[in-house]
Amino acid sequence: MKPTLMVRNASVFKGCLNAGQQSDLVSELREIARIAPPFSPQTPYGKPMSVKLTSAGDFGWLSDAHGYRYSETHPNGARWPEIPQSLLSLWFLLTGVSRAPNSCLINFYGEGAKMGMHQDRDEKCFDWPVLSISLGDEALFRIGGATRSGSTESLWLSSGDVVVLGDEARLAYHGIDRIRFGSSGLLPKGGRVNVTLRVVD
Ligand code: MD3
Ligand code: FE
Repeated sequence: MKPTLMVRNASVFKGCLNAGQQSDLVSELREIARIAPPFSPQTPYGKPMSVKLTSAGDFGWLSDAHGYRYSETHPNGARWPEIPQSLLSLWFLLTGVSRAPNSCLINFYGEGAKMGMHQDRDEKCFDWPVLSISLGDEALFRIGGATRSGSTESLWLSSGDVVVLGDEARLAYHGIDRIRFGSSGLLPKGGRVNVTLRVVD
């Protein structure tokens, strides 16, 4: 599959998942959230993130007294649920890499939620790409370069869009400035869900 467009070396696949695939994926994510309830991690400043998150796979991302890290268990002590097969297939189709992801992070954005500019650097090796799927309300995504100070570009992501961040884009600063709450009918209560697949170690 060919990307619709490239932004700062990120490959953007607009409308990659159709409506049926999106609602099937939402059902699978609901099941994951039932087993591994979403939580709001504390930032190092002691303020909770506005986004709620949970994970599937061998490793999930969290923050606690040890800082930001990947953990084999949910804060409640249980192992994370398995990554759905449909997501593994999408990963191999779009990334072309040989290794399966071992972490699936699911971010939940309610009204007013956002994610500040950051780099993803908690993984052991940056040679593997990150794949991101947007579901639900539209989000204003911002991506820059490998330093915090450089210029940035913004792009609205819609439900069903997929972004692959590899090579030059892998260490790019990025964030979500805002969502258009209620812009999509996919989730009955509104909001946005972002799924990222990663090889974390
Ligand atoms: C660029 N999530 O979970 S997805 C994250 O929409 C995260 O929830 C945002 O940033 C979200 O860490 C943005 C797009 C994305 C994901 C990973 C990246 C962009 C990236 C990794 C490296 C560079
Ligand atoms: Fe990120």
